[in-house]
Order: sequence, then C-alpha cells, then structure tokens
Amino acid sequence: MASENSAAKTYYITTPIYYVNDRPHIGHTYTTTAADSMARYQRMRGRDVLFVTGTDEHAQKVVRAAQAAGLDPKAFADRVVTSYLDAWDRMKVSYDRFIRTSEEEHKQVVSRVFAQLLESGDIYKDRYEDWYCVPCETYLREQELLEGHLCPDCRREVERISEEAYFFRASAYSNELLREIEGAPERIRPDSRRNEVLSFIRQGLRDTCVSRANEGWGVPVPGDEEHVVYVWFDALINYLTVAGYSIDDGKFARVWPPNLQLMGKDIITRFHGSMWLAMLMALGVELPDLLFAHGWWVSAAGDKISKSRGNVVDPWAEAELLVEESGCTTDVAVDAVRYYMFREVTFGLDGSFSSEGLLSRFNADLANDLGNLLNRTLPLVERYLDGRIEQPGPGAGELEEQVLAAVSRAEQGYERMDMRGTLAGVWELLAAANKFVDERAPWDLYKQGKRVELAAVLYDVVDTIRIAALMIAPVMPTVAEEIWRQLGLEAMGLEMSWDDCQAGKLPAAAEVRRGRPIFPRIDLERARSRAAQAEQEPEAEEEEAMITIDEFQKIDLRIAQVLDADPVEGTDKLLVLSLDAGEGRPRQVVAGLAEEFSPRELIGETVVLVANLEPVTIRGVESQGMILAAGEEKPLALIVADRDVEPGEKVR
Ligand code: ME8
Repeated sequence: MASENSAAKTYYITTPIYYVNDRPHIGHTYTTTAADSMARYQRMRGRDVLFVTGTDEHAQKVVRAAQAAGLDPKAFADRVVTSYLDAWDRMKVSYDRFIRTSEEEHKQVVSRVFAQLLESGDIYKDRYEDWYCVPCETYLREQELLEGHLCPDCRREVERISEEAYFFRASAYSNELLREIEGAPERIRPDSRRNEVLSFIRQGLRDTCVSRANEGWGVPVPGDEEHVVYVWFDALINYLTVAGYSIDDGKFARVWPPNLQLMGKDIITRFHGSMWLAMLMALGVELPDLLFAHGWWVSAAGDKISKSRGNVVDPWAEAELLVEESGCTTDVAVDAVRYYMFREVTFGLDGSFSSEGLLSRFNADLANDLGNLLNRTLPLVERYLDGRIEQPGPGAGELEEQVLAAVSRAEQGYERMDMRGTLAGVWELLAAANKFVDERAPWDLYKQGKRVELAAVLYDVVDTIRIAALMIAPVMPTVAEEIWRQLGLEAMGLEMSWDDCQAGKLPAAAEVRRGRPIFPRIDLERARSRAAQAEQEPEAEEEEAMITIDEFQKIDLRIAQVLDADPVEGTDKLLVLSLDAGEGRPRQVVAGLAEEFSPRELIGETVVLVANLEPVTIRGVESQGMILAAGEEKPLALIVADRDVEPGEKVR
C-alpha cells in the first residue's frame, strides 16, 4: 500500500469520535482499546504513530440531552467529555490526540471543506422532505422505515423533516467508489463488511442531506447561517482536522492517509464505507488504507448490548469485579478485561460478554498459564542462580523454534487485526514453556550437579517469558511492564521493542525480582455464589452507587423561594429563576422547566436549591445552582417544602 512504502510516514490510526449525549460503554471501549493495542504495537515497531480518538458533539441528541439536564450543549458536552477522558485514562488508552468537534480549529476545517465542496458543485441547496432518526442521527427515506415510522436500526420513532437543506452529491461518486473498493480487496475488512458496503454502493449512492436548520448548535454553513452542517459530515471531517488538512500541509503530507480506521459494524456501510470515502474523492484526497469494522458485543440472548436495550456492560465494573474477586491491582484488572475482549472473540465477529467467562479466563489463562510460569520460574533463578541470569553455555535455545512460531503468528495477528490469533500463539508458547520446565525439571538438574544445563534451562524459560511479555504488551501494557520489572529488565533500562522478540536476547546479569503474584487466583465457586446472590437481591446491586454520609454532606441543599421566573430568550425549555435563598441578595438559576411549568405557577414556591454547584453559563445566562425536580427525561414535579420554612434553611 502506498503509505507503507515511505519510512517517514506517520502511522495514523483513528477510532470514531463518540457522541457526548451519553457516557462510555463497552462498545466505545472495545474500539478504543483495540486501536490502542494497534498503536502500541506500531510504536514498539519503531513507527511514529498518531493515534486519535475524541468526541462528536454537534448532534441533535446532544442538544436534547443537554436540555433535559437544564444545560446549554457546550456546558453539557464539557461535563460528559470528562467521563471519556477519565475512562480512557483508566483503560490505559495511549491516544496522541483527543479531538472535540466543538474545537475552533475543527470548526474552521469543517467550514473550509464545506465551502470547497460548495464551490466545486459537490454540495448544492435543495429541499429535504423525509425522515430523521435522532438516536442514530441518520436521514432516512420513507421506504427504509419499519412499520409505525420506526428506524430500521434502533427501532425508535423517527421524525419528519421538511426544510431547505444542502445536499452532498454522493451520487456522482458511486461508480468511481465501486471501482476503488473492488480494486483494493484490503481496503475494507473483514470481507463480510466489504461485501455489505459494495452491495450498498451498487444500489447507487444517493445525494445525502448535509445540513440542518440552525438552532444555535453546530458549525454554521459558510455564507448561510440559517443552517448548520449535519453532524455526520462534521464528525467525519475530524479525521482530516487532526491530520492537519488545510492547516499544516507538511503535517498532512506526513500523516495522510490513515493507515487504519477502526469502528463498529453499524457505522461502516452508510457512513465510513460510502459517505466518508465519497467525501474524500470529492475533495481529491487519497482514501484511507484500511477501514476495519469490528462486531458487536451481544447479550447472552443475542441482542446488541446498548443502553437503549437496558443490557449495558460497564468494562470498569468488570475490572472492579476482578479486583474484588482476585485481589489483583486495578491496573492488572483493566489489562485482564482487555485480554478477555481480544482473546474471547475473533475481532470482526460478534461475541457475548459474560462476567463468568472473564473470571474463568483470568484463572485459566492468566493465573495458571502465565502467572504460574512466572511464579514458579523466578524462585528457581533465585535459589539456584542467586537471582541472576547467566550467559548460557551450549545447549540453550531449546525453545527457539516455538518462539519463532509464536512471534511470527503474533506479528501476523497484529498486522491483520487478529489479536485473538496473536494471543492464542503466545499462549501456545507459554504452554510449551510450562511443559519444558516440567520435563527438564531444573530441581533434578540441580540435585545432579548439572550446573551448565540448569543455567541453560532457566535462561530459556526466562527468555521465553521476556518474549511473551513483549508480545502481549500492546494488549496488556501494565502486565507486560510488571513482568519486565520482575525480570530485572526495567532496572537495566531496557525499553520494550518488537525487534527484541528473538530468542537469546535476554541479557545475562539481569537480576530477577520476584514480586507479589500478578494474578491471584479467584475462588470461582465463591464468585459464582456471590453472583447468584446478587441476582436474587437486586438491592445489593445498588450498593455500587452508594455514597457515604460525608459525601452526601458535601452537597449543600437549601430551601429557596422563587421570587421571579422569566423565559430564557431563544429557547422553549429554559426559565431563569430569581431565588431568595436567605443570602441577602437573590440567586439566579437557569432551569429546564418552561415546557411543564409556567412562571406564574412557580413564583412563590418554596423549592430545594443545590447551593454549592459550580456556576455555569447556559445560553449566555449565568446559573448559580440547580433546583430539584422529579423526572428523568423531563421535570414532572417540583420538590417543594410542605410547611413554611425560612429561605436559606438547610435541607438534610
Ligand atoms: O457512532 N458492541 O458515536 P457513538 C460493540 N459519533 N460495539 C458497539 C456496541 C456493542 N454492543 N454498541 C456500540 C458514533 N458500539 C458517531 C461516530 S465518527 C466520525 C462518528 C460501537 O458514540 C459502535 O459501533 O454512537 C460505534 O463504533 C461506537 O461504539 C459508538 O459510537
């Protein structure tokens, strides 16, 4: 492929950028940690890597979620984005750049791209009279809908749109795109997805709507502020922004095209595999080397795991379960979750996530195969060799063939996005090494005074552990580092480099340092009975979300009286309330109450104010706190005092 030929080319990897209407879940984590493993692998190979993830903010559903929370979209996005940053930090995601589409730089690139395509005639103005699915942020034709005007993907009700809009002339690129994809069998993978994209394009791409009426959130269409750019069009351009398109030509030349764009299978056919590629063609920009779509995590019943179906899996909670059941560190637990995701299911296919499966693999693969090899070998080095690896004499290298096979399989696995194959190969090697220890019985060699053989056997085993650590490092960075430390390689200042995946590169004089077992074994029986118990007592689950009395007391709740209420200009949902909270001067709070409550109903009410909430600006109005109401989606009832209480009185 073109980009492989140039050594100076930055290896450019992307994940989708995620909507900020919601918090990260297993789907986001799967794509992002897979991309992370690829980035780590390429770095170990010595490549300069640009690995990017981020957030997609200009969606209708973000506007709605913000309204429900009584915040303006930017304030809302600012809040949710931290949960992504935090999740990637905890899941050990080593991104080089985190892009938010609300960044000025990105908005400028979107504007320039839109203007360029307007100028070339690839974007034109017309009228949109059809349907839109807000949860999927997708324009849909009548004939694509399920009965009852339901979205074919998420099965929720779609909305009718009838407005002037801009269209991208995707139809003009159907044939060229078809030729491109047919001529490059490796550009879209796996094959099942490639075939899906091909048959979608063969039906003929239709011009797609790329704008919405401007409701104050999004990138305005250049020269026509009544419209903003459609969220998918805006979002896809992020891949160009971070590469420096129209900002830094030198960087763009170094970075473009993406070597690998990763995503879930639901967003390849319509978006990445056709709209995105057609956009690049219209811009005259080279197509990405590889679009790879992974499968879905499904429930035991076979449904896609998603919030709307109420069957979410939280990878962090799974890691916490491991900590609780095994006593391993949190970082090791995170690695174990990553291991499970990539070992359990072939990347590209669907798979079902189960906590029980995770715990069993932890015991069988991590504690038994890997942990056991390490924990039985290091004490032998300590006992027989004074803890120091010796340069082996003749006779060493007995595991070389198995090492070669595993390394070549691991390379192929990483290059082909087959992490399962990589890991299976490593585990075959670990099994071979465990068997080797059993057969060569270093304790017997010691008793027989066979010092040279003993040193050679231990060298081979420790060397194999070293190579295994290198091979798993992209998937399990913390575990690899911990093994590195225990083998004394960190103390020697040795970096992890893929080139060192060769037998015989273990430096003599490495001083091993046995640590605590990395993977303390789990009592599966006990774990099972605890899980069964938790299922029977749903309230036990709630304990996870419990807070202490001290935490509760940090929230300063006060009685306040509504002095005045006025609509916030430009919205139907927000009211700005003036409150007497017993502070000598009124407090101003913006609340999303306007659709359910009139100002008249509110004035005089004695409400509960969260008095120590950080002030935020909503639609240009400062909000100094929040008032309490019942109802998740929309406020159904205000929480008020049922007797006379003075404003400012503490609520406990
Ligand atoms: O799609 N199993 O954002 P998003 C595996 N903003 N993967 C899953 C999954 C599951 N059960 N559920 C969801 C967007 N996913 C756009 C992208 S890019 C220019 C714009 C995956 O927050 C899903 O396939 O909805 C997708 O890749 C991601 O999680 C969800 O992204």
